[in-house]
Amino acid sequence: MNDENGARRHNGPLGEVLVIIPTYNEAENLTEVVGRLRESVPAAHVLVADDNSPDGTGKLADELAAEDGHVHVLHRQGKEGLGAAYLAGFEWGCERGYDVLVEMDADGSHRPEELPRLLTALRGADLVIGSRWVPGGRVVNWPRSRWVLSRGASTYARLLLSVPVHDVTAGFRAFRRETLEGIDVATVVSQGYCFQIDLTNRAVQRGYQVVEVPVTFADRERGDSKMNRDIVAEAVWRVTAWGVQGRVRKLLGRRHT
Ligand SMILES: Nc1nc2c(ncn2[C@@H]2O[C@H](COP(=O)(O)OP(=O)(O)O)[C@@H](O)[C@H]2O)c(=O)[nH]1
Ligand SMILES: [Mg+2]
Repeated sequence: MNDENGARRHNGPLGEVLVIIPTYNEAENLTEVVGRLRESVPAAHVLVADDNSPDGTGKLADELAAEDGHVHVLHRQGKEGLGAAYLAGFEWGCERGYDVLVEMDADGSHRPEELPRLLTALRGADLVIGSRWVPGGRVVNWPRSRWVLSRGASTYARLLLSVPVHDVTAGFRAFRRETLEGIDVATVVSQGYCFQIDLTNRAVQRGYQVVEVPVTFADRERGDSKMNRDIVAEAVWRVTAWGVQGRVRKLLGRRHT
């Protein structure tokens, strides 16, 4: 079914699922998260997209892949950010014909046990976001500063971009392949967490059905966060630029009518 924007509304079976896990220094977490994922959704395949982590995460991923035909590894040359790792993972999965591409962190913040609920919701949607900021969603053990940053980023993006999504930066998501193709994902240049805002915005603007499912997000227990000032700055300037562009376009459009 096509709506007025040309986006397809889906309903029905999902097909083959690929869960992409970007990693940078996650050797302490990877084995557990992959094990839990394999138990939770046994039919799904897993792609670890590692940026040549100095702590040997890539080698560990190779060992997991050698033991389990559902686990695959994409070795990248160096740290290029979350966005680039996901883009490479999407390309890998789309080329191989996976029907559903899932984003999930390696540090346990996204609970693999909640993935079945996301996939069920995707039967009637084009993109499902595991949301901290809808009723039933929760955040556990997060420092106050991160809480403020995340809520602030979502509110700012909602207001500037008019995107009716409560958790715009969420990194636990399931896309139908057609959605990624329809939003021209290969042209995305956002590198850090802004990548998630970019994808949400594109999906909403192009008329795809975006559904938020409440999840519990717990702070990592092991390893270090890769969040830094540059990542926040990138999100602020890009969202501001998109917001201004959108308003100017609307204004010009109105003048012509
Ligand atoms: N491949 C790759 N993965 C990354 C990069 N930056 C972060 N990640 C991974 O992305 C996920 C989320 O990052 P994390 O540091 O937990 O961010 P936080 O939860 O927002 O503090 C984790 O699995 C990280 O290992 C990167 O530059 N390259
Ligand atoms: Mg994390």
